[in-house]
Amino acid sequence: MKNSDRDWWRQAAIYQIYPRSFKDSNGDGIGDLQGIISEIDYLASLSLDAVWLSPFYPSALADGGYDVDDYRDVDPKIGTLEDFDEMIAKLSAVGIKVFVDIVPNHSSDQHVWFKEALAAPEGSPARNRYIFRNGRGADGALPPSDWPSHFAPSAWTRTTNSDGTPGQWYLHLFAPEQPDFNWDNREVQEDFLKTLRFWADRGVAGFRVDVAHALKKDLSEPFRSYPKIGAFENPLTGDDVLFDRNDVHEIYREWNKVFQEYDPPRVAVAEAYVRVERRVLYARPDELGQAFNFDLLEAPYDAPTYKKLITTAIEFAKKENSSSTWVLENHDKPRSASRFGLPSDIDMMEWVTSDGALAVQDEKLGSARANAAMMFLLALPGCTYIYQGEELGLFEVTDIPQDQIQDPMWKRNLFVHKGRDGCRVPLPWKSTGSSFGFGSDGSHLPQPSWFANHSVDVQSAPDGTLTLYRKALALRRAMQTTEDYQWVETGDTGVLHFARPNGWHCISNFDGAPFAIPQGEVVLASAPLVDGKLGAATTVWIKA
Ligand code: TEU
Ligand code: CA
Repeated sequence: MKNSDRDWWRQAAIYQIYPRSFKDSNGDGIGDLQGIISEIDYLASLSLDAVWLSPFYPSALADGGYDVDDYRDVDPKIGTLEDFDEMIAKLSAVGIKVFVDIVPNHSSDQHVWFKEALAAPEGSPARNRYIFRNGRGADGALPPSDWPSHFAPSAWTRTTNSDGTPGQWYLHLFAPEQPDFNWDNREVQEDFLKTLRFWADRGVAGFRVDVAHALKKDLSEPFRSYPKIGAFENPLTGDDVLFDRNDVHEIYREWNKVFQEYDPPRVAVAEAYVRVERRVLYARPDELGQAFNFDLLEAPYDAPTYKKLITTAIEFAKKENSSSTWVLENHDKPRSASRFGLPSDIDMMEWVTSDGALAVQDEKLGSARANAAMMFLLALPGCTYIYQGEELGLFEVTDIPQDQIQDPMWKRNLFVHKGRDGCRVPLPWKSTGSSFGFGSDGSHLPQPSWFANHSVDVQSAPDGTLTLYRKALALRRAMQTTEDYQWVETGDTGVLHFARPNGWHCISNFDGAPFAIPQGEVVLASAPLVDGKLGAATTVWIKA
């Protein structure tokens, strides 16, 4: 499929840039748009179809930029709208499209609307853009409901009136600095349509939609009890209190009409932490088109599990006329090379919080499995997302000193979990020098000394992970002529094999005995073969 096709995204390779940690052009320790522009050759060397930029909008960074002050501007710490236009033009010249991140569930508390709401009286139109309610109990001292936030204990924070007396409470499913919008309000709905058009007019190809399943809540009173957040445990009825409600889809059907105003039509990908049956509803052709498949983010490295999750994901996506997506890493989860190098019963959040002391990671095994899993997913039909640094084989950084942690999870969950900074550490570009070539003067999160071995220059060696990614990404396009794939029996429960069009085969030995591979040209292997056989934690691509 060619990039110009309207279906270009169905089997694309999309690279996630976390802008503050990609590359710093002016030595302030913060990655920026000019930094991205300076590495266009690097991005082009990965044979990508698109990059997705995590938020780069003006933000006080209470949640790494997922607290947006202004949806239609660039944070001055990161660049300007002119830089953005330059970036799009230069990426487009090398055939790379751009996705931006839309954060519709909540703004930041620095957004002009929220400031207006705080200054406005109870029941005012300004307050009605958010979710303000009176508290329960004597003097309204108790939160309006028992709803929890992802980060803070309660999803409600009480405001203070201008005369200093305690006021109403507002809802925030995330940090208190991230007040939730009222999506029943037409003004809110229209403002997001304006934001979509603003970026689409500037040439963005698509949108990643943050917590797409959370926008609509059951706000009928008395509020229903909802004491615990457990995304995958959501009932599948579409009538949950806070998540994955049926009426949320009305929003995306309206967005889709905006996407269709453009040529090629814009597309989007839903971040919806829900089970596959419900996830694919967000990906319907008259909604967002795609939804992140997070099933493998937490799955054990195990052949039967992979086979089952992959088969189901493809089947369900097909049912809704979408294609599946594949994700091994993102900015919210510990790096896969660490995860795969630890016993599968380790709670990764606990492990990070223990500074890695809870269990010692087997680096060799973790890296081998991460590379094998990546090659396995890249060969499947569907769209693969790669998170910056994944191609360098980065491990999770577990030793960030507590006083330098930026993730609101740490402060807001009362120092229970250190959170997600360990996969957000600025990239190492060189094995030496200040901040390993990230910038000229330090990095906003501390880089460990072992980053030297995972720098772009070191990993560009013939046996480097980066070299493997480059080769795999360049080759995979030849397999993606159709979306057909076919499982082939291997006779070993630890080994998976599927066939793709034009004689391509992908075989992965998860933890089986050395496996005799079928006849054909070995085009690429994630690790050297052992006596001509496929060893454990190795994937091979064969052209019959
Ligand atoms: O994440 C949504 C979300 O549900 C996360 O809190 C997730 O459960 C957690 O990170 C798992 O470790 C999105 C963004 O990806 C995340 O970075 C933001 O913090 C969050 O929304 C709020 O905008
Ligand atoms: Ca900078």
